[in-house]
Amino acid sequence: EQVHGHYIGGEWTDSAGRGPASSRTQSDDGADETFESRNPATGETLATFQRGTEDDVDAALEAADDAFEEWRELSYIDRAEYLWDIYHELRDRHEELGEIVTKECGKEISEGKADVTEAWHMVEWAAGNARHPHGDVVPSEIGSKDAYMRRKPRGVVGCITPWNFPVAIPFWHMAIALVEGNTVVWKPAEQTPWCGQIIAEMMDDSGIPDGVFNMVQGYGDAGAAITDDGRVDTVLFTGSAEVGHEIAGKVGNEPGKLAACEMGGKNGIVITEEADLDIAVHSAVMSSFKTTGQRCVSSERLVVHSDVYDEFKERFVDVAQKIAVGDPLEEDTFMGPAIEPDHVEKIRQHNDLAREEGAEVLVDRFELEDGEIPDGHEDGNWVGPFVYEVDYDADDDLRCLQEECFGPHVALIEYDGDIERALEIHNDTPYGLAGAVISEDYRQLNAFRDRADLGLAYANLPCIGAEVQLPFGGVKKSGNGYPSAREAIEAVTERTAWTMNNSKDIEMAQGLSADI
Ligand code: UN1
Repeated sequence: EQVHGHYIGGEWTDSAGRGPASSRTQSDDGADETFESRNPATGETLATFQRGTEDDVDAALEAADDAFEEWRELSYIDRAEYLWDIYHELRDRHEELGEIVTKECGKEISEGKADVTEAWHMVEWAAGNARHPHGDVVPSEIGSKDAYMRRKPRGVVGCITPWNFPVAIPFWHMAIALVEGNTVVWKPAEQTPWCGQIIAEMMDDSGIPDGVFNMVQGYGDAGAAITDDGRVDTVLFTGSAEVGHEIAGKVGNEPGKLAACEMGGKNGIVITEEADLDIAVHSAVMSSFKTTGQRCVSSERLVVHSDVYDEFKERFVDVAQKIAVGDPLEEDTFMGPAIEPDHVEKIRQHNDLAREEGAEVLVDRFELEDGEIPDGHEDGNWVGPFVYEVDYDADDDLRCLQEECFGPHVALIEYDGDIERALEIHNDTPYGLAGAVISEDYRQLNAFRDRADLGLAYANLPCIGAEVQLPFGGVKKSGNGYPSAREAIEAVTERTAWTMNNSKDIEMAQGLSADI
């Protein structure tokens, strides 16, 4: 059986420091030396991978460091050529890759394909951006001076990406880092190494110079070896708040190093007394249950005005009871499985916590009924919607309203009063990633736009499905910076303020005397 390795310095390599592949099972510290990609809907093994060591990361960083000087010398447009190749490949293989995404991470098939679409959108954005202006002409106080802001690449960019968008998010980070002239060391999520392998194959096929792109498979120890290394100039991270805060704390304290991290949320939708309830129910269902609630932008709180509460609740509960959970490769499935057994356990704990904190449970499909699980899928990581209602009182500090579950787990909270009251409840979480307001009153919409603590705010829409040309990131504990698109340029470039004198005299700004 083939055990896939890493892609370092333009070569497919075996894990370093562990002897020949045939003799490997467990390392001295007890960690498995290989790991498997599993289909979350069936439990079957899809492929086997080597678990990266510190030595592998070291080799990858060295390759990236060595490749930087030549790569930065190419023009933006020449660098983008390699990415156009990948853009065409992603498009040509849309169906096939979408199915692989679905098999490896369990998202239903339209989501698997949308992941690939989002990837080529980001590649298109980054490669197209190569022909856009990349700096500013800045006015000077002195007529004989020219002033500019010029960008240059920072060097080696370490990318750590999550399993839930195993093709799109790697390109959020890498496409822009590469076009700007950085080299990359990437660790895919340990749950989706197969997508990692395919992306590395595409990079290899594009003919990108050796060492410009490197991939090390593995777990958090390999990720930490990347983020902690002094050769890494920028870390781009998308994933859990726990890991993101650790990275932001560590990297943020190192002078000269930058981290842009996008983490989770406890995202909410405000449904006011002026809401169109068709849009409200539709948006809430999409936001809470699409991707089985496993987007960082998925919604786990619905803040609903008392005038429409009962009707909304009845309609939302009705859909949650019926929503199709099942084989993600089937087109009429709405929700696939959770990513892994440990995550099913974590969702169970969040559901239990809500109960312990006095929630009234409205829908509990955590354990699916007999007959709901499709044949041949008995070993899948199945979970269904869990919907509850709670009385909101800021003093109670209910953990179930504060802590992200990352599953199909959603609270209904009734409020009385105006949009200010709704915003007070909406903003009462440590996070601030995505949210939506449903209302036909533009004053309420504008109040939400201006006052919701959010990076991504939607009106009369679900709070998922952002387009790649928008900034993607959050406030409060949801992030420090934007690891994608236009804003990521800030994290992967340095700015030089370039001032030129066009006269034979020296004249200083601020009226400073130039007499000597
Ligand atoms: C994530 O939730 O982890 O906005 C990323 C969206 C997608 C990206 C989600 N474009 O839903």
